[in-house]
Amino acid sequence: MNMRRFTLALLFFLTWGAQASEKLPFKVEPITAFDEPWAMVFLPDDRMLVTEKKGSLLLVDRAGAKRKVNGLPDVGYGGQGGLGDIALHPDFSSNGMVYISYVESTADGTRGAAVGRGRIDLDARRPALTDFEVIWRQYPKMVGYGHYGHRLMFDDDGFLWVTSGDRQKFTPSQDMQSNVGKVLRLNDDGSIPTDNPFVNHNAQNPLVDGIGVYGEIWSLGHRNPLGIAEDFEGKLWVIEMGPLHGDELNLIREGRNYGYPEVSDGDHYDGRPIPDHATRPEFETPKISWVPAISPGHLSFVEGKLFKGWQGNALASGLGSKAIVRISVDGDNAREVERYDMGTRIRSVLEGPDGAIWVLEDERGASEGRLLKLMPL
Ligand SMILES: [Ca+2]
Repeated sequence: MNMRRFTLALLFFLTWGAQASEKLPFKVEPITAFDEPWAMVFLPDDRMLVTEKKGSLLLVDRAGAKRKVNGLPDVGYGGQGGLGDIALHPDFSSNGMVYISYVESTADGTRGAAVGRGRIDLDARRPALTDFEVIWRQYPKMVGYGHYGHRLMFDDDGFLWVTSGDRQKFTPSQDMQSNVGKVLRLNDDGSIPTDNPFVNHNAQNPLVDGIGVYGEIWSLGHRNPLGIAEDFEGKLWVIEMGPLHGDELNLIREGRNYGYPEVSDGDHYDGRPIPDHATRPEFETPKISWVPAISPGHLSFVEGKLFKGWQGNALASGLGSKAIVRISVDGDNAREVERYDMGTRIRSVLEGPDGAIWVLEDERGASEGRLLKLMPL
């Protein structure tokens, strides 16, 4: 071993040793556990709703007591799919409207993400989603069990955002006849906002099931966007899982192309190269690209009521990296500031109205998918 290698190895050992023994800067309190939890949302009354991938929606109080919500659609469970994200209508307090994303499977074996909405009465003896209707579908449905994306977010203007993964098919991300591999902006009823960037293309678009897919598109060239969040200046950020490395944090701009699968700072899983972003400046460049990968599953911003040093930061949940990644955003730029080793795959991370940080583990194998509450020391 030459001196440089020896020094690198020693540095690696020392850094690893320091991280492994380093205490987390917060307390971790397990609250309860779920069967493959995927997403959570806080309700105005301090309870929360949690989705489980196999198709259950649970009403959960802060002590961890759970009640099942009835009236959910059948979900196509398998691989990365099942019941996915959940979001509350901006006027939830008056209309009780809840949005969920999930996978629809068909008799011919194809699948695709869908978004539906229904009303929930939180005071009902048996809580249920009623008046459920599907308002959006991934088009076209495809075979395979991966890369649905299907994170949901309402922005401050009341638009519904849907992230749509590439279904592991690569080329649809650049195909404007498909809403796969895109970030989409909808009205709350699923209709297309008249000021979307590609809305005028609808005239040439063969309508599919009455839906003009061009019109939904806000940005294209995405792979598997698993987190979407607005910062405190109203800028929109999407975090997406790259191929072999090259996970991306992107600042989302109207009508822009983020380059997948033409470019990625990662490469194909079998080692075949994908040209890096730097080779094709016509595509939007990620604000952070992670090599090695963190495998992000979710993105949210922190107000910092309790975690005062984290004010305005974003948190990304790390699946493969088994970490929570703290990101500082400064204008149009972003950088990773700290990484917390949680020792388990993290699916979702969200600051609660109480200022605590709430975390859902990703169940896999023996690990059980706990809900954790983080509090400053
Ligand atoms: Ca590359």
